[in-house]
Amino acid sequence: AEVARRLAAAADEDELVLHYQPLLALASGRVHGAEALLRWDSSTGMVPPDEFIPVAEEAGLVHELGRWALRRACADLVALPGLTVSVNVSARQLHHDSFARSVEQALSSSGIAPERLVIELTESAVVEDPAAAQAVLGRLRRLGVGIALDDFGTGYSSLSYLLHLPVDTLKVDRSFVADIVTDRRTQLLVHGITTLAHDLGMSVTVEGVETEEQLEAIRQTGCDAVQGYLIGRPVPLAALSS
Ligand code: G
Ligand code: G
Ligand code: MN
Ligand code: NA
Repeated sequence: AEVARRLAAAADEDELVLHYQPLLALASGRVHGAEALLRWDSSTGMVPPDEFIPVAEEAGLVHELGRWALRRACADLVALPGLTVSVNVSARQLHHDSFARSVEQALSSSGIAPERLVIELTESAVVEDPAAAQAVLGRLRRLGVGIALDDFGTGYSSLSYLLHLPVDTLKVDRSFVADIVTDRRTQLLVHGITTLAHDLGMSVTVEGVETEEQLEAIRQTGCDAVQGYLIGRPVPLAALSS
């Protein structure tokens, strides 16, 4: 409860920050976008999202934090010409009445093109209520906003979501990268996911690339983009745009 109270004040007191991690397009060799990752720069130190998002959800504060993150990310895009920005959204956020409106407001107040914003969600956000998720995502898609499925390939994946949801990008979970260099089957699996995604008109980003050897193995899968410490760690906006 104490944490929830401090968290409620955090947005007002400028204690929330977005860090950005670059996304590298393999065909061009250029950074084409960035994932926004929320941090709480509290009086007791930097708190990672895994620790405070669940608290914010319990306390019903996650919608306000989410609105803040969407507005901040869209405003920050002005300093990142030509790039897209991906914003993470939890199941609770996606299914809240105000969600689509929050996205619309963040777009209109910043004036950025909707195509430059990507909403990143996990399959678990969809599982709860696929029909409701489909409705919200359809509305965002009609605006031109991109939709990425995060942590793809883990958890209770159902391939039928790929048929029914307007997904633009699959983000292959970093657990696949860990042994892609030593396990040929892992590389074949990512290759297969990529072929399937491309046939369905989606692009593929592989997350968690930490070594040159992994990058080489990933290149051979035919995927479109990579993200990970090798390319760049999450950093403040000023460090990304410089
Ligand atoms: O940046 P880090 O690796 O600590 O992120 C941990 C988790 O927190 C990731 O799964 C990420 O998707 C999630 N996360 C980061 N920023 C946000 C955010 O703004 N909103 C939500 N709901 N989750 C976020
Ligand atoms: O679940 P999601 O993909 O949103 O999680 C993003 C988180 O993954 C970020 O908090 C980031 O810190 C972390 N991350 C990003 N790149 C790497 C990487 O190369 N290795 C590891 N171990 N974690 C990473
Ligand atoms: Mn993510
Ligand atoms: Na992920």
